[in-house]
Amino acid sequence: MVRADVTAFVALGANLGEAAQALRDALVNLGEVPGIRLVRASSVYRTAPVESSGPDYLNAVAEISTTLTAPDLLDALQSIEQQAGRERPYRNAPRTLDLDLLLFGGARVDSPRLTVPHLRMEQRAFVLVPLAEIAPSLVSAAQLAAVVDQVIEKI
Ligand code: A4P
Ligand code: MG
Repeated sequence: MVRADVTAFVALGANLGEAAQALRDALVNLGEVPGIRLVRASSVYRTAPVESSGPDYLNAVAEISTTLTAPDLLDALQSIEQQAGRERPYRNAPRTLDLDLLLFGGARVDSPRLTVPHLRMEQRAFVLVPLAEIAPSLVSAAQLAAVVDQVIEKI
């Protein structure tokens, strides 16, 4: 049976090494995974670390169309992070590349290794602002107003 395409949104973040290049490479790598088509990507934003340390982050959000299941998509995201040299010394540590699954169609997932919609996306300008750029109907003015104090700049 052929699986139907699902529209999903992926958050990209990096604040170590060549962060801009890491985001560009990640978009290319995403589009090359069998079963994933890159539909569009937001601008890149420079953002102050939220509950994290180190240099400013670069963040973006990508819309993909995929025939993968949500767990298989998470595997693909984690393998792209590994290729980018991701290390995990501690939670919220600075990172060469972080790929988080924000939304997977209208699905709700609550398993030990995957929660969708992403639990913290509503608290974060670095997710909401790029998501609103490419999918304005998914983000409300009230959600954006709630994160207006967070420093974020389109580059
Ligand atoms: N996991 C569960 N649900 C998901 C999901 N929807 N997408 C699990 C991706 N992973 C999900 O993630 C830890 C575990 O979460 C994974 O093993 C997966 O099974 P991780 O990437 O290893 O660790 P992390 O990134 O430190 O944790 P997480 O939860 O991604 O952190 P956050 O809350 O996303 O915060 N400030 C700025 N300005 N920009 C940033 O990009 N990022 C963070 C990370 C903090 N501050 C930031 C930024
Ligand atoms: Mg992550």
